[in-house]
Amino acid sequence: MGHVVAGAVFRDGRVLLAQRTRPPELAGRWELPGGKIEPGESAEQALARELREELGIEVRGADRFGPPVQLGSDLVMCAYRVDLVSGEPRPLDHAALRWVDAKELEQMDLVEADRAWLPALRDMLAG
Ligand code: DCP
Repeated sequence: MGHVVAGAVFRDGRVLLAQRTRPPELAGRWELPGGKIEPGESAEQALARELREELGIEVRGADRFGPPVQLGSDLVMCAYRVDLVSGEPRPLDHAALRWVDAKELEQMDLVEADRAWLPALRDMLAG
């Protein structure tokens, strides 16, 4: 079973979403940025690597929230709150980035799997 990590970066009452470019069925839809854990990596290390590669930022921590999500038969994905240490996010691997508040989150066309985290994200944006 492979593991995918997805990172939620919060700032000023907003969470950072990224718009996918691939595969075609997910292109244009929004997600929490992340990717597959590589052999020997912890979730925190994978999040730091993926967000460095995809957004050009340094993050630390991995505070898991919401339910794990099964992706097909051989991948499971978990969401983590991470702390932004340095850098300003840039869409190095996505079509666009957007910081959304609780109200805007409801309007976003999220990839299906990430919708499982909406209740938890709402709570974190409200609190
Ligand atoms: N995924 C998702 N929601 C996210 C992040 C990922 O549903 N917030 C899904 C999409 C893919 C799988 O997880 O089915 C792996 O995601 P990526 O393609 O983004 O991961 P990698 O970058 O590691 O994979 P690759 O290098 O193969 O592109």
